Amino acid sequence: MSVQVAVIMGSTSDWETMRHACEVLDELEIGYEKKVVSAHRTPDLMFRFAEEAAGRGIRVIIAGAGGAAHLPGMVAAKTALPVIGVPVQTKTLNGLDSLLSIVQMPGGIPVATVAIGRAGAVNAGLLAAQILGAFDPAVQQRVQARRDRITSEVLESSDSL
Ligand code: RP5
Repeated sequence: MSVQVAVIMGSTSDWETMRHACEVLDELEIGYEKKVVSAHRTPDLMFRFAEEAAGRGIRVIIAGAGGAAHLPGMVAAKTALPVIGVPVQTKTLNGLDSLLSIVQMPGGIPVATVAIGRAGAVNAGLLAAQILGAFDPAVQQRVQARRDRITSEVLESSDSL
């Protein structure tokens, strides 16, 4: 399976959140790599990663970070690949700091920002799949099958009330 998605995060402490994006990619049979890349602690690595990602065959980048969460925006500034930003929930400000740091990009360099925490990570995995699915019918079918399954589960759960 070729690696088409890169899941990066600012710290190993973000893994508890970001693993949910990886689980979705596993489920949808999408090849990905995962890596700690910190805007503040490994800035040179961050730039190298962003500059080289497209050339290595990566098509979508999912970047999670918490607090003063510069990683998604800085990576987006150095690549024309689509970047999905996941705001990690923080203890001090509950992730509102992460959300605002990631979502408030100035016009010109977009970061597709999802919800804070687990839901955002799940949706980041799905959004990456949907981007790939626009050019790959097999991926699109798997995304649709997942949605159909969720719909059935909700309808069945309603029946059991
Ligand atoms: C950010 O700082 C990371 O994305 C993480 O969410 C936050 C705290 O990092 P640790 O101190 O847990 O390594 O760069």
